[in-house]
Amino acid sequence: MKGQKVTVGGWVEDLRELGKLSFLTLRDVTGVAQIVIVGEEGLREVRDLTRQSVIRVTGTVQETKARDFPFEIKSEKIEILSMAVHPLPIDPIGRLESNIDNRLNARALDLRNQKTASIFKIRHHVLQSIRATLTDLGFLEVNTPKIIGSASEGGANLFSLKYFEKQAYLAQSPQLYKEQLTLGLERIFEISSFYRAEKSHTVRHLTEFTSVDIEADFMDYTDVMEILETVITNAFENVERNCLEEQKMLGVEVRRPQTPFARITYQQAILELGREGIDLAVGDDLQDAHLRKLGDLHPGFYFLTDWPMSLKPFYIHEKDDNPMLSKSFDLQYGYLELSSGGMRLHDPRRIRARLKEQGLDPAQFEDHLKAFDWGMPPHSGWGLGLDRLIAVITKMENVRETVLYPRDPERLFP
Ligand code: AMO
Repeated sequence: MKGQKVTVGGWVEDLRELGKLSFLTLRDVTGVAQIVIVGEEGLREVRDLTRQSVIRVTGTVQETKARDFPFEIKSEKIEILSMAVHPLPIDPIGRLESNIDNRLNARALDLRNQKTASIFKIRHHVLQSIRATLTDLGFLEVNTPKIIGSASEGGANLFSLKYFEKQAYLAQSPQLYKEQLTLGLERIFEISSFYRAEKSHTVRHLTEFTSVDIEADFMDYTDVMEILETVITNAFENVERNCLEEQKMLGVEVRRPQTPFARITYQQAILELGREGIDLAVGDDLQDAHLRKLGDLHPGFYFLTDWPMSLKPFYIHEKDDNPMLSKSFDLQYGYLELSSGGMRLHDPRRIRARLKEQGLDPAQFEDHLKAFDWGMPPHSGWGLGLDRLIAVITKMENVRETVLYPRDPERLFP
């Protein structure tokens, strides 16, 4: 290596003048290199250079006294390929902290911050792991439409849009499609953006979020809970093994969580909250404050199971031994809901009855319900909020940190 002539390209991270020498730190995708510039002429070339400008350096590798570098490059020629403005809107090295709004407004530049970049490298590994785990378990990856003609799950939180002369909506979930697909493809998964027109100003809600959805024929809700546990633990293991630099950069230690995750029924949760002085009746939904309390009692992963039917969407199956309760679950990490799922109804008469009970018009769902007359198998599935999962793995408080260009009620740009 020593004495070798090299050409390297990258971004100027730092530039220090020390008498007749200048030291330049150059970063590219593989890491950082120290460039030494000797003499007046070289200095003149780089004196006006700004941080984050893109340059190409040709020089010779030599030994260095610097502690942080195994060697350095003595520059012979510097070409400026792209000059960055000064001052930049944020300091991408992170020496000067910027608030999240300023960072998101300059997201492309924020990604030069190695801490920010680490979150997205980890996100990549998690996605790879989820795809590998589900494929190994016999699931097929599919893509369902995001422009839909009628409200998929009922509810008011749909974005509507003009579709030529018709009214259309952005899908809030692949729920109805993924259920239909179990008829022909048996076990499927989808990883995609979905849309919720909710004016929620919290650190865990976005109007566009990424969901990992699965649906499988002939499985009960406990079977898909086990699959979810495997998906999550494999993702942690993959990051633990393959993202050492990124963990160091973020100051976190990612470890495979203990399994099996605790399984707490809704009724047990009500009792636990009662002991903490929060009195709820069976049938009451768990509000944020209740989940915060449960999160204090159960700081890691746990399933909340067997919710009252009255709190669940029309497609959820009741329990065999108690029709007031459902074969459903949420996966929690402390207070944070990461996933929800359950066994589905596959008898179209019962789905029609449930739709009416919930004040929905079965006629609106006829296109969907047709498929239930064509040999619909019993099936179960779940939806997992990927952005929230990444926030848990990277220990980020705000889910916006885990999304490149987050959308929330206030943020539509960049
Ligand atoms: P649910 O509405 O609970 O279930 O959504 C599943 C998971 O998606 C994530 N999530 C969100 N993340 C960020 N911002 C949002 N606005 C947002 N909304 C949801 C959460 C949540 O747990 N069809 C069912 C799933 C199923 O039964 O298969 C559904 O959509 O992590």
